[in-house]
Amino acid sequence: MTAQMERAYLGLGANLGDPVAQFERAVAELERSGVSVLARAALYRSAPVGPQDQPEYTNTALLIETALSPLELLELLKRIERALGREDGVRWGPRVIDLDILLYGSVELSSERLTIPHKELAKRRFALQPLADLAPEQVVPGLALTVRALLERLDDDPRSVRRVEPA
Ligand code: A4P
Ligand code: MG
Repeated sequence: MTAQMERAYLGLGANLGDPVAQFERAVAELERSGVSVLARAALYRSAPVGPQDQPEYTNTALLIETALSPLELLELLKRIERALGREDGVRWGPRVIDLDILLYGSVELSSERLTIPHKELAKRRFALQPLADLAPEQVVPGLALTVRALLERLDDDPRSVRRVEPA
């Protein structure tokens, strides 16, 4: 019997240490755990949203395929965050890695531990821009708008999230 595979989009963020190296490690840990990484967005840099007294963030996104349920996937992401040295800190504070589930198939769910699509997705250029590299025409469940349309609806400066080349 083959397990039901689902496609999901993950948002990656980091503003401590070496963000690009940490993204590489996160991808390796996902693959090692049986999650297939099918595509990767470009890297983007932006000022922190939230507390301003922290370094700039680097963000990217991944398209993955997995047999894990949403909650199992969340548990795996938390394990990888810890393995990469993330410590519990202030909400929206600096971190060596942040792994968020942006979308999971066409699932919509909201519980204390997990909300899909990610609660802040529609407001955040740093999450929508990399996601648009992978899936601009993807309709976001619950919002009935595509990723591209959500991006176009934002009223901040499009240049606030800059595409960067890997070093
Ligand atoms: N949780 C609920 N839904 C989800 C989901 N879809 N994916 C819960 C992942 N986790 C989800 O998250 C807190 C809890 O949210 C998790 O334990 C999980 O049960 P966390 O990552 O442990 O804590 P946090 O990151 O401090 O809080 P929060 O609200 O998730 O912050 P964000 O949204 O992750 O924001 N500015 C820029 N430019 N770029 C960034 O990447 N990131 C943040 C962090 C702030 N400012 C930023 C960036
Ligand atoms: Mg998070």
